[in-house]
Amino acid sequence: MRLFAAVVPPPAQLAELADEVDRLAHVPGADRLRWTARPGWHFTLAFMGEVDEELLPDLRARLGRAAHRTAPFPLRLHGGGHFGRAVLWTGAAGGLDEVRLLAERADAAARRAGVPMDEHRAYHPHLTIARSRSSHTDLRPFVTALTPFEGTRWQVTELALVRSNLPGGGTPGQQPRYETVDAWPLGGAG
Ligand code: 2AM
Repeated sequence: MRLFAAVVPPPAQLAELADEVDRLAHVPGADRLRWTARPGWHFTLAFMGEVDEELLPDLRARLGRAAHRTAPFPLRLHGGGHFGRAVLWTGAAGGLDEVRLLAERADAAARRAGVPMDEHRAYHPHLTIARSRSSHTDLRPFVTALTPFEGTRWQVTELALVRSNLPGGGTPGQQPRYETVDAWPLGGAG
């Protein structure tokens, strides 16, 4: 199954983001973007891709230990950015060092469990809110509109393992469905 480790913001913070994204619909060109499905909003920590079933018990144990070793930390949704002309995202502020550490630990847990992981790229916490349908869309006006956005801070207390179910049927524009298959409390979180 296709898996990734993630931090999922709580419902109140996701509702704030939903209000913000509603406002972006008024930015010219918004209809040319494919907005991500709100129930699936997350910060990816480590993307694993297809994982053999037989690796799952060790992977779960190692992710649980990675969570246990990491203390809870504060985070808030913050501003926005883009990757080229393809991806529009909102970022994070607050415990950035801590979220990077948790991402490194999730990545190491997956590698040690035998999951072939991509080469390390600089980890950039982001929550994808839209993807461009064409290479002609300038995402900068959306980033500018997102700049003042500051979400309410929350305490990250959980590391989630999320399954990505890719859409079948080949209908254009269909989105993956995300399903949290397991979650572990961060150390001291209870
Ligand atoms: P993205 O939002 O920037 O596309 C599920 O696909 C999650 O894993 C998404 O948040 C996606 O990031 C992230 N991801 C990271 N690397 C990926 C890869 N090589 N292929 C697909 N998704 C990846």
